[in-house]
Amino acid sequence: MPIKPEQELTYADVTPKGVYQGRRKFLAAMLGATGAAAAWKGIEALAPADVEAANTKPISGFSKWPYSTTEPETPEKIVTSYNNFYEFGTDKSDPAANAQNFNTSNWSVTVAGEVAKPRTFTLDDLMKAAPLEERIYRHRCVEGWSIVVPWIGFPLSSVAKLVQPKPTAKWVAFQSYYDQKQMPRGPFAGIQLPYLEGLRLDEAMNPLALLTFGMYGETLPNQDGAPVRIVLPWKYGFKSAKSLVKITFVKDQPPTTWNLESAHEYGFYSNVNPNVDHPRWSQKTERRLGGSFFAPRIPTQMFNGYSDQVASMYNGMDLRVNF
Ligand SMILES: Nc1nc2c(c(=O)[nH]1)N[C@H]1C(S)=C(S)[C@@H](COP(=O)(O)O)O[C@H]1N2
Ligand SMILES: [Mo]
Repeated sequence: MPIKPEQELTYADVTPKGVYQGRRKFLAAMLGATGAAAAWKGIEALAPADVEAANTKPISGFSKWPYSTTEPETPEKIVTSYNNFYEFGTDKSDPAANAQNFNTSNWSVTVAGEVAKPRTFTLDDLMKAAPLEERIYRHRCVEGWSIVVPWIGFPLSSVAKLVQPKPTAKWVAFQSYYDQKQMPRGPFAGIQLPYLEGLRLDEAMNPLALLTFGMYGETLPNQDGAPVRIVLPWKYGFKSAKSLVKITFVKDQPPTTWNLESAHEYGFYSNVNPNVDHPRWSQKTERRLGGSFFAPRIPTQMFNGYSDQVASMYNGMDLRVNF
């Protein structure tokens, strides 16, 4: 079972591979000299140049969403070098190292299923479905780390309006791109691919559910899910499927990758919930990436702090059963 809790991560896990391999001597010296704190500083100082997205373009003409968190943004170099994207490898540094040549040109996204007007969108058409907004969201990975990211996108509900879900549409299924030629590490990911995710219809139509095309003012770097992903800030990060090719409105609850892999560890809902531990570790606290190595872990909030916007969707549900 590949997911490790953040507490068990090794130094290699948090170090971009280019940095890790190319500057090993320097880091070894730093480690020898001043120990772990210096190593952590080293990560922050050295992450960028060799891994920072060579594959992005500026996005213009987005407005600033008024409800963004005012917490400090995580440095971009961390968000582009410490990733989960198993199609490109299971180490945190793998996606930045291995996704650089991921070809996302001529991308299209099919939106179909229980809808009156199924449609295959080119990326350009999809991006024009609604005005782009910059939204700074907290993101909490199930492994115990968190980041604060200025995403650019718009609510998924804007796309639903164009395809017109029928009354029979009760759930929404997401499918990520998968091609072994472009993702030769896929067969070794330890999970079934293509990556599948899903939501109940009301969750998918919640205004926080963001169809996301960019971050930090630019298009998404490949390792962060180019050219389009979903972002669901009240759920554990793995619900936010990257590099989407298919969005299907369906009658029945769809299968999801991590739930198929290990149902007792990863429930369908996977709402951030400090009161429900992962079977192998507590979910009560998290480490905010980008801070001091010595910064204390911070308490994890119910629904990752988005209760006002989402809690009512779960009224009457036992969130220990529906975890
Ligand atoms: N297709 C796909 N989507 C994915 C994943 C993945 O491995 N494959 N990992 C998930 C997990 S566990 C997290 S925490 C987030 C990480 O997004 P980030 O790398 O942009 O921070 O992507 C999610 N989406
Ligand atoms: Mo995650």
